[in-house]
Amino acid sequence: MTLDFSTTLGPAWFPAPIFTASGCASSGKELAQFFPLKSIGAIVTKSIMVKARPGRPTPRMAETPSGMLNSIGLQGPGIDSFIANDIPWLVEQGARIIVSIAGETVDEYATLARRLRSVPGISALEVNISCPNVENRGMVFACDPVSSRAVIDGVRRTLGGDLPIIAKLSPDVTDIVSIAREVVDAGADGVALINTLLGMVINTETMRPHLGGKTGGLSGPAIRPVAVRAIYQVHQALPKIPILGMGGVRNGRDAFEMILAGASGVSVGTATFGNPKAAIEIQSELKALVSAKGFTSLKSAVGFAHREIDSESAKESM
Ligand code: RRO
Repeated sequence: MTLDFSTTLGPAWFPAPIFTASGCASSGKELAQFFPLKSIGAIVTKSIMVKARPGRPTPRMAETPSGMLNSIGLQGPGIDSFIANDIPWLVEQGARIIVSIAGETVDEYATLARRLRSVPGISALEVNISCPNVENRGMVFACDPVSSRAVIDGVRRTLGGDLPIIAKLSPDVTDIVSIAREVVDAGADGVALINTLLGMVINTETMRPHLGGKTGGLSGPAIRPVAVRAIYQVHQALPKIPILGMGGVRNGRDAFEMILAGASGVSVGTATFGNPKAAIEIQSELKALVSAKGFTSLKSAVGFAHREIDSESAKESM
């Protein structure tokens, strides 16, 4: 039986459901020596801001049990250089591209959307409203429903119908479903779940915070159950809204778990640091697993964990 492994995030179509996670593979240049970038669903680029930015002071990484903390602080070349260099290079590779954008104000997000709306070769915008490594928590738009809505509303108005919007949300909230509802209401086509959790490591030798930025974003297998829970909750509340799932995925089984919870696609991030081929290997493993479970399409497995047990037998007819 052949498997239709393609997926969609709103109006955007992808031949396969595994993506890079924003921030973990920059614009893909380093990964390209390990596998053809066009062989996975899409490259999700590191969140880009209007201006070039040096990021936070070092150290910017810390190892934690089953995970890591990062405190990069939105280091990047700025939108002009990104459009001039990174996008054309990715297009040349034949890769599909999801551009992640981040701003300090609603206007900055709108400016980025304006710059990107007519650039050819972009499948969707991931609107990152949940970076934990900013100067104050008030700038984590995704922690507040009103701010979340304002950003997505500004981006949607600027884009018109030109590009799909995927809003990236934070797990550091009491009720992620209510934030998801706001961004969808404001015009997001889908949501990316989840960004890193705010964490901290104190060096017991120096007796001071280890990271230059003091706090950082926790990623890796330690956060996977949090991601699965968020995906499950949002899919249950908004079953028609596509979800790009991420958070500690290390193998095909982990990716399959997110698909079953309700994700239409899965991003691989931290695993790439240990194994640069992680995304392509996870994609093969996922394909084998979905087939082995008797599904004829990836889409028919999306959200399967929500079904009553006795619908198991109905799977063959899908
Ligand atoms: O750059 C970062 O420090 C960063 C970002 Br933009 C983000 O969205 N999540 C994260 O863990 N780090």
